Amino acid sequence: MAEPVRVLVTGAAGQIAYSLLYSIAKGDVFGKDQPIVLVLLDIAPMMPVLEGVVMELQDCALPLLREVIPTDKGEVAFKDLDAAILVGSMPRRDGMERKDLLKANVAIFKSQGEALEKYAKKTVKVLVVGNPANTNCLIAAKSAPSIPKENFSCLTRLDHNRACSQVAMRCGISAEFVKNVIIWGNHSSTQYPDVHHCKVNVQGKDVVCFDAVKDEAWLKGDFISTVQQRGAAVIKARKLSSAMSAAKAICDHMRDIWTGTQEGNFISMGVYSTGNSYGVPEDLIYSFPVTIKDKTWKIVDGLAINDFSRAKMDATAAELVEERDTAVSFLGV
Ligand code: NAX
Repeated sequence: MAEPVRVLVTGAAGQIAYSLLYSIAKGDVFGKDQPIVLVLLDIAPMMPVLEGVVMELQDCALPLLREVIPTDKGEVAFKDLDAAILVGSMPRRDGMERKDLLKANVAIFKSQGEALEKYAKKTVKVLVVGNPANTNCLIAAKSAPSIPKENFSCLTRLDHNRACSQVAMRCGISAEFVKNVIIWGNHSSTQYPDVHHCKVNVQGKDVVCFDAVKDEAWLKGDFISTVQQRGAAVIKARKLSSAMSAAKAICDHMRDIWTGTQEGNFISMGVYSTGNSYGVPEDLIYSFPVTIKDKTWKIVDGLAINDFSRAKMDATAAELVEERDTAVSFLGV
């Protein structure tokens, strides 16, 4: 059997982690034959809760799970990692402004980037989930200069899955028959869910999404706002933010990094923009359509962009530029 992969989950005592850890530990992400060492980081006051999570993982009696290491210490958490899933972050409190939240969280991701730089393998794949995910990811990448920026990505797969599901429900089919939706930009309400290149498999044949759905007004209106506002709708209903669906999306994202995307399919993830793709400014983590092979992503080139899409892609880029500039001014990175 292969050597174990060493995987860190931060925010390990939180609600997303509670849905996520079982899937990772039973082999849904790194493979059914791949042993795992799970490292679980949370803050000191959460250590008693984390102990309970560790007990439950032990009680699952999972064959692939070689060791579980709970900790509140960076030097333990980030050591020799193959993969890091950074979920933990400061939640928004009553009366807290967006700016204050950004300030608190980019400080966390700066120090976690520095810990990756110091302790992790240079090949580590880092997935940032904690919000604001794109900007946190950028700050972590900037704080770990010896790890390639391509190794960092942020989660927009939940938005991607939401978009697939909305189209599938509209067509009365299973979500597996919807492919190549795109989430452009920020994991926020300015994100642009785009179906211009999406294909729907109807009775064995790929059909352009607009022809399958037959409702352009919906696709250019309520579909977009439903996906953009879905996180808020879940909070309103559950009084808690998305956890089960977020955990599933994290698994999809990291599994695709590990094992690649299927031929002819692309998925969305927030990756480093060099300024050479789709007119998106450089030095942002922006969600693009990507394919993945040999653990390396590649932005899908050459998709036609109409004026409708261009305006939405630019608006979400502008928000990311502003977020980055605010974060950089706080941190001086
Ligand atoms: P919870 O509040 O349930 O859990 C967060 C955990 O992180 C807590 O246990 C907390 O103690 C821990 N934590 C705080 N600071 C930490 C630090 N410096 N180091 C390690 N752990 C730390 O939140 P949960 O619902 O699990 O959500 C976690 C994050 O995911 C939030 O920022 C949330 O906004 C974000 N989300 C991002 C999504 C995405 O698609 N990118 C979707 C789901 C989710 O909303």
